[in-house]
Amino acid sequence: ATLHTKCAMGTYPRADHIARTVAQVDWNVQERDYSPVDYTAPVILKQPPWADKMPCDPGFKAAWNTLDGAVDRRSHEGEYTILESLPRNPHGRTGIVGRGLLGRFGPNHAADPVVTRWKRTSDGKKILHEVSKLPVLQFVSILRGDGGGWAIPGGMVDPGEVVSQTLRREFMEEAMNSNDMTDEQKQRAVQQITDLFKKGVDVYRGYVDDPRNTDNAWMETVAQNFHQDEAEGILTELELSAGDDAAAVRWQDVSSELKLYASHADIVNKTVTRLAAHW
Ligand code: RP5
Ligand code: MG
Ligand code: MG
Repeated sequence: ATLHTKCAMGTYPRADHIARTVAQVDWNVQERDYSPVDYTAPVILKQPPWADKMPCDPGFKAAWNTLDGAVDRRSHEGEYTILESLPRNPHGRTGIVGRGLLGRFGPNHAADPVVTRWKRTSDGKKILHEVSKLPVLQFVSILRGDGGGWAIPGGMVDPGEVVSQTLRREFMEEAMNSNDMTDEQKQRAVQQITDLFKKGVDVYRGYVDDPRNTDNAWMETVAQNFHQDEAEGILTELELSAGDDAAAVRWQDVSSELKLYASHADIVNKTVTRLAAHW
């Protein structure tokens, strides 16, 4: 997919301005009258603990392209360039400078759990697509509470968290509503999915074409597939319940018609390839 298709889609103010000015996304192509909008969202201006300070703040310090204390400022895409003392988006101009809605300058690390099972008849037979004759895959999809549409239940890697923890935590928060569980219920939920989440397989590590990306801040993710191949298992009866920043959750049949958030359809497609499922 061509990148930055999403960030011109109105998430930020004056998006038409972005569309007009970013004639050339490629940094190597001279863009004489490039006049990006400088935008930092109000939630970031409030200086939450998960966000970098403002660059003009005397307390602002960052070690780029390295593990900066508990903040991982390395990019999966290699060394990013520093432009006017701030990281430069490795995939080109977006028409926005500043951080927009993102907390960190440079890469903002996320994790995306692609939890899948085969679509089956009530007596457990895999359902083949009538045209491709390939088995139809289902994945757990959430409806984003920010209006971003249906998505993988992904989330940000908290400082000091390892990605495998993020994958399970975000799935439990967004697809099982673990935030509303008692400690005992949460323990039981962890037990339920622990075996499945031990078998994660990488499907993608890198840049995400997220509507929040700017010239100085962007999303990156580690997407792993957690697949139940058998008819019987935890995912046959798992009770799904939307929570945290997810407004709804469902088992979603997978096909190329899927319209998903950011570059999630590409990530689901990589999972389909891995499992030789219908697309
Ligand atoms: C996307 O944003 C990632 O792929 C991940 O799914 C998501 C993380 O951000 P939030 O869901 O926390 O907004 O770029
Ligand atoms: Mg999320
Ligand atoms: Mg979340």
